[in-house]
Amino acid sequence: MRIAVFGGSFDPVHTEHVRLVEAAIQELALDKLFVMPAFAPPHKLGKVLSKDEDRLAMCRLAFDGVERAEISDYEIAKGGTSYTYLTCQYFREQYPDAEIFWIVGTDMLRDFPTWKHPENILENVTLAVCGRAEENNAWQIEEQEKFLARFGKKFRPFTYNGAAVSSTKIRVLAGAGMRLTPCVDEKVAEYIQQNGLYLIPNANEALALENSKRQAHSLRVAELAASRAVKLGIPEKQAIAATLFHDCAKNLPENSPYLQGFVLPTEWGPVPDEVKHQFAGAYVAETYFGVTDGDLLNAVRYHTSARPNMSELEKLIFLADMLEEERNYAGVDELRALFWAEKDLDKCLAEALYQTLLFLETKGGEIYPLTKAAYDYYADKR
Ligand code: DGI
Ligand code: FE
Ligand code: FE
Repeated sequence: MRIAVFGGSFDPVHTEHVRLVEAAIQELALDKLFVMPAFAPPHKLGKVLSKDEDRLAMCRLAFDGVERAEISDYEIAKGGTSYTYLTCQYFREQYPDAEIFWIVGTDMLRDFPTWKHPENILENVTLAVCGRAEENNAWQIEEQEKFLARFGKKFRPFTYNGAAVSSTKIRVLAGAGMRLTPCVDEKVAEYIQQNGLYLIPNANEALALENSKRQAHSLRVAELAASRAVKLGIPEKQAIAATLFHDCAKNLPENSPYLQGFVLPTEWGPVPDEVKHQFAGAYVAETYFGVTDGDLLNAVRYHTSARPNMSELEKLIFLADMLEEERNYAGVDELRALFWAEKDLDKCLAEALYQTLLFLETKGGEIYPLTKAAYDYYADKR
């Protein structure tokens, strides 16, 4: 008997998970493969997952019809922190004579030595490793050598090379009320929609005020902010909401009905044209889209100019806007490195503000006093 266990958050499960499972069943000649949503994965502590029932239900829908795949609610039913070594002991007890594989991607393989009791895990199972959008299979040789030297046992690579589909991106699209197929199974997409999973109220309507290029930008900013939020202690959903609203007034004409009653602030002097849409955006989000979260509104309100003493969310939105993947200016890669490397965003923010002022000075743009004040406030973090 040959079985495998594929654990993960599955928040939500997507078509790449299904293809990986089909490939594993084939390549490893499995009799059974358990898809097992994790209760509280230790490497993702602090991250709020969707409800257990929802993640289980989506897995059941996605793998319905995949022969030999079965959903296991073992970790969810057990509760507590899901340590893999304990789960492996459980499956070993259930299947004393089986060859058991534990499925991971190459990213997890590199993390494996930091898991709790890796040697104990390997007494019960063999790691089956699948590439994740690797360029070729060269990783196998190098990783295998390291792995063998460390654990005295090989992992089992399988040749299926996954495409890069990210659950984070899917949560962003769902938040925006956008189409989820073909990245997500049709029945799963329907489930997400019917249960309002990940949905940000009125984000879809706010994005409808943007032209299509701007919308694509807002989605990229959201994905970047979401990927960075959790480790900064910022709720992912709040980061996604702030980014989906951040440019909602960018394409509105001054006489738009949405801006009736809106007045620009005067306390920092005249507002340059490029900066106006941050204040207008916060106004529209609050007045028309019912946003009440003050921190979120401030993140929209200061996303262009920044300001002194920003909240963590404000910093994240300001920087994600400057660093989304299509941004391409001198120095952007250095800023991206700072964005990911540091434990907080202050150094990156100080550098970003410096670059913004330099850019405005060289192109002769009018410098908004609030931007200058923000730079002065953070300058010593550079
Ligand atoms: O709306 P986005 O294009 O996504 O990005 P954004 O809201 O950061 O706006 C970027 C533009 O705003 C960019 O051309 C730089 C400019 N900007 C930022 N701070 C200031 C500024 N322009 C002026 N004139 N003064 C500022 O203080
Ligand atoms: Fe903007
Ligand atoms: Fe923007």
